[in-house]
Amino acid sequence: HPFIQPPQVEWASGALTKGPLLRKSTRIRDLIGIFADDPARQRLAGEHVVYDVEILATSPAEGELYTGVTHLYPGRVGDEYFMTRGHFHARREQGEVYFGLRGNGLLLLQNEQGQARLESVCAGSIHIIPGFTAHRLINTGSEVLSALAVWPGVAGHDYAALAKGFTLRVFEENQQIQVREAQNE
Ligand code: PAN
Ligand code: ZN
Repeated sequence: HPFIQPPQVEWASGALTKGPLLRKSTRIRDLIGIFADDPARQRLAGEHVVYDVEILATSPAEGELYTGVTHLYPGRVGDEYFMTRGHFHARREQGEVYFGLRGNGLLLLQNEQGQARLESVCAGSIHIIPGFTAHRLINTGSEVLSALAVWPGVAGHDYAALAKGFTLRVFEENQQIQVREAQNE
């Protein structure tokens, strides 16, 4: 019988295979204004990749879901851990689910009132991101942090709404994870 071979995720690495994939790399030079210490960012190699995203190329129609994997590499800009840009969904009411696959980090969640919380991300962790909630991954470990995500095709991304940024930042200080209130930027 000609069974359909669906796409696959290799759980241990997050590698997506057998599907039509879209890939995007985000580099140090793309992350202007994201980290607290921009001069420290400018001292790093601009072409250095901070995170890769792979998305199964599926339909963006109302009711359909996207599946993607983010690989966030270990590193810091100054003392601040590598992180994704972070966003609200353009359609604010649309939620998302993240599943930790490997590595160790944090998921920063923030509502429209600016109230933030942090969830630990590790292999097997499940993160329910409600609507109206901005989200950002932070790699606090020394390995790659990989997470699988499923979100509505109609959700879209709104990066500009976070122009003032998240209200929490995460740094390494004396080999410890330090959470600080962001300065009014
Ligand atoms: C994820 C993110 C991915 C990259 O697929 O888009 O982790 O983060 P930024 O989009 O903030 O650069 C997702 O949340 N999609 O909705
Ligand atoms: Zn999202």
